[in-house]
Amino acid sequence: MIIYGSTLSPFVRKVVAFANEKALPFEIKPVGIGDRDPGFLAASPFGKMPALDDDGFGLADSSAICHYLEAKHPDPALIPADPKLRGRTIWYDEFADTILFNCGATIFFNRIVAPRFLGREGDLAAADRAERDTLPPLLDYLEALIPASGYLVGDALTLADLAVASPFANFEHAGVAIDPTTYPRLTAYAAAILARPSFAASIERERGFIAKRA
Ligand SMILES: N[C@@H](CCC(=O)N[C@@H](CS)C(=O)NCC(=O)O)C(=O)O
Repeated sequence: MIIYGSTLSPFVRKVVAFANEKALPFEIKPVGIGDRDPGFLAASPFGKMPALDDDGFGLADSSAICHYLEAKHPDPALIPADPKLRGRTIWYDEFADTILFNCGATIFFNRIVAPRFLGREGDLAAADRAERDTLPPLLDYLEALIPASGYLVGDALTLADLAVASPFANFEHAGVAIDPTTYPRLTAYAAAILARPSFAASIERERGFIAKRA
């Protein structure tokens, strides 16, 4: 099984963590934005990462890939069967992939991707505005709902946790300081999910990769 992409993308990091939690063997084929790799484009016709090639079956989109892997490898379950728990899991995945990602992308792109990978200045004012104005309501929302179990849905690890925690690695890479006094549950939650072996190796590699481009 091949996962195309870079784990600097929260979508790719989520899929890699999902496959790791299921102990699936896979290879990551690094591709960058705009990459013309034929295998990548065959699996992801619009050139967005991640993409999957599972023995010739190509699939794009992190959520589609996770649902595919869940159906093919149901143990351990990461998408609950119970209707309400499943609905919530899909909501958190969607929240992370859209609302949280959009805010994080403005910060990460302008502070890290543009200057370090594209060789041009980022719009630092836009990044600062996103951190100051857009991010706090999202953090408030999450802080209010992290359960004592440390898992968002059904007191067990699900796709919801992998999706919601993943962008927090980008926040860290981009120097976003999330105050543990204001957000005690959320900071502990994100740190615990990202410390799981399914995430930790990717994030360590990313730190090295970003540092090399300084
Ligand atoms: N909804 C998609 C989003 C994928 C996506 O937008 N990936 C970005 C990287 S974070 C990308 O490949 N962008 C390149 C482009 O838009 O051309 C998913 O969940 O996989």
